[in-house]
Amino acid sequence: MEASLFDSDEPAVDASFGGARRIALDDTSWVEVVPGWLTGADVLVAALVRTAGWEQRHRWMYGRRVLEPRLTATYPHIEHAPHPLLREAGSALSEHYGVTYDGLWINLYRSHHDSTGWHGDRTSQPTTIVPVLTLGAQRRFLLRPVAGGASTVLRPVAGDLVVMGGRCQADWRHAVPKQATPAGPRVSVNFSATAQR
Ligand SMILES: O=C(O)CCC(=O)C(=O)O
Repeated sequence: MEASLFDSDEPAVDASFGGARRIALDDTSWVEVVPGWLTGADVLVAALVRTAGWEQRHRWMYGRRVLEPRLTATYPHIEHAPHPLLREAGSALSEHYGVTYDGLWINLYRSHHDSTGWHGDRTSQPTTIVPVLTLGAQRRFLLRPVAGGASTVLRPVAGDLVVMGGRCQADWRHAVPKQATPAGPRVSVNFSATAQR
């Protein structure tokens, strides 16, 4: 049978951001979820696991140098991203959110033992828009207010976009915790903007 253009498994993003759902965390912070923003996530995750420039980073904790429980690949210039779809995704995000996403970093959580602890991304601006694309296994993505209070729990699956906005990096912390339930690899693609750094 003749192959149709529409049967392609090539990854693509939904530039209309249809299905976006915004949650007000408080009066000045929000998080938006766009389920299934990317199609063809399996093809993209396989390519990234194979070709990204993964590094093992360290962190100082209580005076001890410890390995970060995940791998990271950083691309300060999005034109050097390891897959062309990531440049297309950056352009779609820039157009939609009015922020020029000109870099990215990619995290690989090899299993349910890998994680990232509570943190806010370091930014130069009090309000920011920080998009995170999930590929691979489903993990919990938690947000909690710096001032204390209940956590908001998201469970993004492959292809889902989570966007933190407003004062989220200043007034809230986010984390991807370890879990007891076995999980395969998860990759997150985090888009960055020089104007926000
Ligand atoms: O992996 C994620 O979903 C979030 C990653 C993150 O917060 C970070 O790398 O700063």
